[in-house]
Amino acid sequence: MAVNVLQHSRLVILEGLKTRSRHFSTAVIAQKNYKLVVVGGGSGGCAVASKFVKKLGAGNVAVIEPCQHHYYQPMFTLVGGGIKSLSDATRPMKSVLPAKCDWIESKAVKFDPVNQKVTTASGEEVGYDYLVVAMGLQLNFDKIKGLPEAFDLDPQVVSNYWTKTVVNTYPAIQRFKGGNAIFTFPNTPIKCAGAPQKIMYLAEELFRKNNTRKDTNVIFNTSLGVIFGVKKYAESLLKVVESRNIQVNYKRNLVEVRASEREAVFENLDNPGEMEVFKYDMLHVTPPMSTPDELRTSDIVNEAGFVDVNKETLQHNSFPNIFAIGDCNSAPTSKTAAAVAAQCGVLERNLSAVMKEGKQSAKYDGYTSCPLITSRGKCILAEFDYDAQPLETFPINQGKERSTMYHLKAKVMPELYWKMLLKGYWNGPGVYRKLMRLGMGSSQKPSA
Ligand code: FAD
Ligand code: UQ1
Repeated sequence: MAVNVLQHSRLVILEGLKTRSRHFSTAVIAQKNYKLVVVGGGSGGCAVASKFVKKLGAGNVAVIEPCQHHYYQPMFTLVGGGIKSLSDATRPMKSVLPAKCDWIESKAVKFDPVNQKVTTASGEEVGYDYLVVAMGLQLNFDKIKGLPEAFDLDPQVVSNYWTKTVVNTYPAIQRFKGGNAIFTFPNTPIKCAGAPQKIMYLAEELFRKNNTRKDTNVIFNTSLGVIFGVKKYAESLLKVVESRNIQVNYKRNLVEVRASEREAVFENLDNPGEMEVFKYDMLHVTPPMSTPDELRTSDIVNEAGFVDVNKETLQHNSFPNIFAIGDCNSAPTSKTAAAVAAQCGVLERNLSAVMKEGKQSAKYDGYTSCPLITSRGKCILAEFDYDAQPLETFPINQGKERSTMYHLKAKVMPELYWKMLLKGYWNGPGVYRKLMRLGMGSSQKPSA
């Protein structure tokens, strides 16, 4: 029987060696072992694999990732707004994963932290000395009654969050002839908490351009009690919604879509059980999210289903050889690629220290950023920390809508992402922030 032995992996025959003949009577399970296994080849997984393959060398790092494509998700807002195409945001996975890593093209389905191995959907056992979990978030559209069907039945029901539906957003905006345009925010942690309203601002601008605005109610139904979690930016956004006559309804959680009647049903979270029915003529849904099922049901997560890490070191609280980065970890910050960048530098230093049996010295301060696009050409660049305090890079008031920040978001960030972050060279703007603020007597808190 031919067993495919990868050049750099050690092959362990765990069972089935009952005979010296070339025919085994029971199955042979091959286990590959690596110094470092990274689960997930998204923003965090690519960045971490790039950093560590440089240190550990070819054959010592594997990435488990089932998808053939990598998406630059921050561009989805611009795709939905008709400014970019989905192909601008897409690269073949093979082109972004570091060439010297072994790519295991399968899903991780089982975690065994005690025996230091991960099982894949194709039945492979992958052993590790160190594990980095970077599996992102799963979109739970099916948690909203009628929504999966509504995507098929009604072209005016869209979502920027999914590759299959983001391409429908701009056509729906252009088809819209007036009535209620409703934008939702779910009752779970989500990635990029600003994205549900960014697309609303781009749509509202297009409704004005298309002369449908006067016949339109633009409605933001959010599960939250505030428009944004940081006071400074919330104040700016409240001025934006007021000046553009956008209705904001707080504590409203989408629970059902009735596509045939064009009705969206929201639960009033202030009065659980009380439902409100809104007629819609366009509905942009941000779905409830969770960590992927295979991770959520494992032994390495906390009660909420996120990988249970120390919020400063990013090391697992029970298994010291496990770290987690990005949307799937328990660090209580707003989940963004910008957060991934800042976490990446901290994880690199701390995991390297653990590998050398040294002391971990880097601390993550919760840095995250949300470029809040308010129109084609204007953006409020929110940057903040664990305490929801602004942690701004530039020595100007970032609470204002600015064209420079739009340019940064639309032109500079994609380059920074593909050429720097994914290749392991971008640890967030912390260093630049300190340089820019040298001697400026900033009142902002210093950070790691
Ligand atoms: P991801 O990049 O999502 O990667 C997770 C990877 O894990 C995926 O490749 C997936 O296939 C893989 N995976 C899943 N399950 C398994 C499994 N069982 N086994 C193996 N692999 C698995 N961030 C910003 O900083 N700025 C923005 O302006 C911004 N805007 C956004 C707008 C939208 C509409 C969206 C959707 C996101 C936006 N983000 C933004 C958020 C940003 O994209 C994410 O926070 C970031 O990609 C998180 O990186 P990650 O590595 O944690 O997860
Ligand atoms: C960032 O570092 C980053 O990751 C590459 C993003 O994701 C695309 C961002 O949106 C932002 C705003 C940052 C922060 C970078 C600067 C220069 C402020």
